[in-house]
Amino acid sequence: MKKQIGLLVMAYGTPYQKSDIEPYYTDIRHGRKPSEEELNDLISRYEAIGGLSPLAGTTERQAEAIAKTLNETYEDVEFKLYIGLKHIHPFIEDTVTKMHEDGITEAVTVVLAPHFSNFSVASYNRRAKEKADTYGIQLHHVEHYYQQQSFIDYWTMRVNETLENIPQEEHAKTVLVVSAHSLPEKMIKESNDPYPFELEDTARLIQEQSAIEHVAVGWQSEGNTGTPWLGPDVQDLTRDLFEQEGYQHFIYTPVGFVAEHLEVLYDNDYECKVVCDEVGATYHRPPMPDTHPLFIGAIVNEISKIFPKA
Ligand code: FEC
Repeated sequence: MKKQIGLLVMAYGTPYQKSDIEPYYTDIRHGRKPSEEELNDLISRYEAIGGLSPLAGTTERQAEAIAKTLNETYEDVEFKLYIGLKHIHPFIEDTVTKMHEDGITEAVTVVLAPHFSNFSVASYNRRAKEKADTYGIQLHHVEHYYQQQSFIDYWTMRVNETLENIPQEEHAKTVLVVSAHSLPEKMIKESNDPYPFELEDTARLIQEQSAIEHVAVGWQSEGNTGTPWLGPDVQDLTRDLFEQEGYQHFIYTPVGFVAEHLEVLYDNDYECKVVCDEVGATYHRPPMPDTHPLFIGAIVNEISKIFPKA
């Protein structure tokens, strides 16, 4: 009989239908309802990417691929999959309750975000642990996986593929913009959070392994709180790099995300492309990891550090 371990895959969540947008946005804002203007602005961004985000389906496919690969890898353990979301149902806490009802007493958690921050990955883990403690479920957390070789291999492959479509003589005028979701600067700096280092490190690893010559690190999708967020913002960075270095090709790799969703389809594919079009440069954005085996393998390898294979 195989030992059963819960596999709690956690992700941001997205509205399933238009009427979910307001409660979803309210949850992101810690219970403060958005003004009509703020709500309409968000609705119009969803409309610009086709009405809703494809994220819900991708999260499910990614979670199923992780569970399938784990269960093919281990002979003595059966990982039972659960999905818990941050801002919409199934909420993390409700999923932990479901695990308890199913008799799970030990589980591993993984967040569909590759870099650790006290304000992102750790906040998912805290919510899961707080609930799990009430049931006596033992949790093991994957904290990050950006440094897994197969994660870097995934992005290296995508960067090299993109370069193959750019004439060789233009490679010297090509820059890779490596980015993640911004966070309020004060929060990150005061707590010595590893998040900015982990993004820099990802950029370094991709540069060392791929054929790209020029690399810049940027931040994207910052909120509107009236306080400074981590920068440079990818749009400003694009303009500055164009003015200072005259780059003709911009390759965007939003490595802090793992799927195509609002922040990539709008903030990169629309907003960054507008700047590229304005300055007369070419916009490139290779596909996101989705269920690519190199990406799924990175998470599975990280989990096998917690549960060594027999
Ligand atoms: O496709 C979709 O429908 C959802 C895409 C989505 C992802 C995502 C990931 C992250 N966020 C992070 C932090 C913040 C902070 C605020 C914030 C606000 C929003 C809003 C939307 C939204 N986020 Fe998000 N985020 C996604 C979507 N996010 C929509 C609200 C409107 C807006 O500002 O654009 C600001 C909260 C506040 O106002 O107090 C902070 C971080 C990530 C990456 C890690 C993760 O996935 O958890 C960090 C995907």
